[in-house]
Amino acid sequence: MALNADTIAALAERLEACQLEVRDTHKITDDFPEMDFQDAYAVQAELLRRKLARGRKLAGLKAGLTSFAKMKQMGVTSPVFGFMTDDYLVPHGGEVTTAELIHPKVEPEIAFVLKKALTGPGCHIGAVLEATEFVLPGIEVIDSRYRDFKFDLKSVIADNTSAARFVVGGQPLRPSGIDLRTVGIVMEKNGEPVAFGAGAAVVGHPATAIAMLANQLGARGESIPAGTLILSGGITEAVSVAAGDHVALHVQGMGSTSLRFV
Ligand code: OOG
Ligand code: MG
Repeated sequence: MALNADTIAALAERLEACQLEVRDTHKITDDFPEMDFQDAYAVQAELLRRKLARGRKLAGLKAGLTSFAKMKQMGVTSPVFGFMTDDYLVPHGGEVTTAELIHPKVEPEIAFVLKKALTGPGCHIGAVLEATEFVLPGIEVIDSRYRDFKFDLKSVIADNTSAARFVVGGQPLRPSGIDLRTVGIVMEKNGEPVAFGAGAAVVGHPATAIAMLANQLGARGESIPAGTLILSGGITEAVSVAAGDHVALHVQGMGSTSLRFV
């Protein structure tokens, strides 16, 4: 680690203030170019600690930048991991208040819900599928706290991987009967298809993204508990949204979920 505890706390406070006050900031590596990945995850952990101290509950985990489309869109080269708290959860078909967000975008994702804990290192697709109760459609709303969504990997990790809101719904499916690589998705904005893809866009197989998360937590001596909901990462580039937009995600064999921006 290159940063001390006071700096990490101050960075978490700065990023959270941006989120709560709906304003952007320059990326934190501009101020602390020496920071490393451990520092970045320490800022994220401090953000979570602050939210839990205010009574928020952990609602799920997420992998991000797991597809080449997303990596290319954001100009980075490897996945990142973050968390969602209960206040990020939008009910199936529910509303997102756009005035609470800086510059929201939506991403089509496949959500996993675990029936067993997952522990790395050494976690692989097989272990993930065996530990998964079901998969279902999920739309993630991301809202980078950085100006114009411009960041590097360390900055976006510290900013909890732009997490802001999410909805899951549709028809949960056991992962055993389906090939998640060839599962097709269509995301519509205001009834127009705006993004198409298949599960394989996410590191070859969405379960691999979950295994990567288990392995990264395993390196810190943590595991993913049974019952955890995990978003496996955007299958396509993220799509900008504004008040008045309705977004629906259809996933082959898993029905649909949707939300509305007001
Ligand atoms: C970072 C978060 C990316 C995903 O699914 O790829 C992400 C960002 O693009 O702002 O959640
Ligand atoms: Mg995402």
